[in-house]
Amino acid sequence: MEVRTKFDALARKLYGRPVHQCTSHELFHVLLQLTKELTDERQVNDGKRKIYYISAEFLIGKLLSNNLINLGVYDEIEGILKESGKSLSEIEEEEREPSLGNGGLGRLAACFMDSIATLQLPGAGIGLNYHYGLFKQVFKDHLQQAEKDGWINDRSWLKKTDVSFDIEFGGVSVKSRMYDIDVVGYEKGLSLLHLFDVESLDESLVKSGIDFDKTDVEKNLTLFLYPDDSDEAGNLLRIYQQYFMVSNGARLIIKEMKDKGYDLHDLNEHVAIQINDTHPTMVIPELIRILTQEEEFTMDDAIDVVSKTCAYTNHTILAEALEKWPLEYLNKVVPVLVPIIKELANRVKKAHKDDPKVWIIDKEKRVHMAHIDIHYGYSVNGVAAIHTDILKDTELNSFYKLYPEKFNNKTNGVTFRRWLLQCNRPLSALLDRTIGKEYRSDADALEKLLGFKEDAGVLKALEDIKRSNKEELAAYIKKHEGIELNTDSIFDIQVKRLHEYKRQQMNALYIIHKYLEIKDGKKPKRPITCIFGAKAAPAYVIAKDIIHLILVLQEIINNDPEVNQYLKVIMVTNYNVSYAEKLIPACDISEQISLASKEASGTSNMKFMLNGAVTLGTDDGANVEIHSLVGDDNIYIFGADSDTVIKHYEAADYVSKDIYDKSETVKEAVDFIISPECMKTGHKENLERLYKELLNKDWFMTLLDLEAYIKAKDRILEDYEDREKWRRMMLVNIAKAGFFSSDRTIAEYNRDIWHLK
Ligand code: 26Q
Repeated sequence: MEVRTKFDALARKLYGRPVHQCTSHELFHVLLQLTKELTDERQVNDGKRKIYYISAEFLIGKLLSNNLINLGVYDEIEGILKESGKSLSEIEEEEREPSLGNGGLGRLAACFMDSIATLQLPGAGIGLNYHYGLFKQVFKDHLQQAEKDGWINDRSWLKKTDVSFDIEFGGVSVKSRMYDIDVVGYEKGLSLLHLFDVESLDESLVKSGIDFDKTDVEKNLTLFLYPDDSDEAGNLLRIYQQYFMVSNGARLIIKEMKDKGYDLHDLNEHVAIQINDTHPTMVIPELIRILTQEEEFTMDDAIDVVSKTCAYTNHTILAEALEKWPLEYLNKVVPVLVPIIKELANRVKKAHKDDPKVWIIDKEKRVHMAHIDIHYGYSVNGVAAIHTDILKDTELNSFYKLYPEKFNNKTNGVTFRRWLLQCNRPLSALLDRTIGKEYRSDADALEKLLGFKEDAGVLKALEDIKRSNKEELAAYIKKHEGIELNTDSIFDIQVKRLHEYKRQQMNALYIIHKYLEIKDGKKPKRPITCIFGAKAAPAYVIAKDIIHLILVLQEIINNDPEVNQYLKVIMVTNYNVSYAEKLIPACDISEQISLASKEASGTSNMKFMLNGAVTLGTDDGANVEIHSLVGDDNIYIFGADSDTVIKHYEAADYVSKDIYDKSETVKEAVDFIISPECMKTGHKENLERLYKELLNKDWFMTLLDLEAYIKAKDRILEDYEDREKWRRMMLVNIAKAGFFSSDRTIAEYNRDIWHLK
């Protein structure tokens, strides 16, 4: 049956009316059904060897448009809706975004699922079905507040399966239920994302905000996703969640092995397990436990086969973010795993008596989860070239010396289906017309665009698209935030989790510097719009103070008639995947300003580049690779390099106060935080705390790079006026973005780690 006929038939079946008489609310339901039916025509590839990507987060975003594109029916549906006087974007507003991730790591897992499906690799995702996901951010009195963000209703993509396991914790047992979400590959391919839930969950435990009764795990286990938050890292519930996820995962894997008639001794021939950061690490002892206790394996055999099955990806070099669980916590939550973990730890200790750095259990009886992965997995990878080098040379150097062959790099990537075809249809249409459609499934073909570097028509079209994307964003922001933006201004955007190492505070100090200059009569040639989007973990005090400062600056600057025609500041509310899809295509300057050595990779840097923004960044994470691809002329790199930064940490010789005392520019900007203007609008407590932090600690060396940042930013603003040059920079950035397709990343994982086909 034709898509048009199916669409209409479904509308009549569900609502007794043809498409043009249905409301947007009804049409979302109809399209959800239609998509599910079209998806059912595809088959999951169940090859002889399968990858299970286990991750505590899958930040999948809304799925309707994405699935329509990947099914190849988007244009047709859009056309039918247009004839009926409806728009797909209105219908999209009916869909709720599942916030099943914090940020980069979770979004990466979602991009990887898209690529696994598209490349038709046998593979599935395993994770948790959080009912409220991450919190919803609102601003009150210039402060972040957290609210619950339910996304599950009778119109979600979840499919209930009949898979269920009994999961035993110390003292409690719960019944699990597996739900599936279809992951539709581009043009072909289908994979499944398995999300486990507890049958006995009680949503009514959640009262106001995001507080809930923490006593009964069987009632609260999958209510919330834990925020990326070093302060609360010891929370027991997080360990319950992790064990629940991996125990279900292990049982599912074993069940599938048995269903296919495979011998469990051949586990590593049929299965690869990718452990996404240390959150799923307990899958290693859990598999060993099941094999030895339920399948009559000897300990040696179980350890051997599991170690050949599991591979680990590291996403961070911040020591405080590496998970270390007190043994007593594990004893309480998963007493059955403790003897296995001790056995694994003893073997390591025996083999490396004089090297406590590589021990699994340290002297304080904390279990280093990453150490389990490295000793008892067959691959360890970082997520960008510089990140992997730092792991090998410093952070994990003792392990690298032991197992050089395990270490490898897999530079992150993003799916071009969502981050180009879906979010920037005008640009993908221009590319189709200019270089053909090949780039859609072979990202390297984007390089053909370089042949149009001197083509005035193409360059002009790029500029026009950017302009209309800015207009669309401005309209959206006007509607949702009530703030008017000038689309003739430069859109300078920093969107990512709020963390000191990402240095949103440095961007804020630049804004103060500009504000003071304008007040002083030095007006910029063109107005600048500084846009932020960021959630702070609720327990991360300084991160919330930085949000406070930005909101205070927003209030002061946007309401000052002397300044607001030249400078505007806006922090959008509840930054999430859907917001990113609107912000990224409208961006001129992509802010990637982490302290060198601290951002493992970053992935928004790739999305911005792909959409024709120019990077202003430090030599950190994947910026380094962007830099070498586009060359010095098409990127703005500033600040201390990673070697310098690492040396400062080693020598403990960084004193921010010295920089403050020496530089009038730095001093003026920092002092403004506690100026009467700020104090009048904001809160003394938050502003003073942030001021003192910068002056006395500044652990992520904001002041070290501030002057270089101001210079680089003023240079990029100046260059923006050379429109010819800027258009060419846009073109080169788009043309060189092919390397950052997650199809390339996944092909590399497959080639070097998974060996699936
Ligand atoms: C740990 C313990 C307790 C509670 C929460 C956590 C936790 C949760 C989430 C720790 C870390 C995360 C997320 C980390 C993350 O998103 N890392 C980012 O991964 C991206 C994909 O590789 C990289 O591009 C980013 O550079 C990296 O910061």
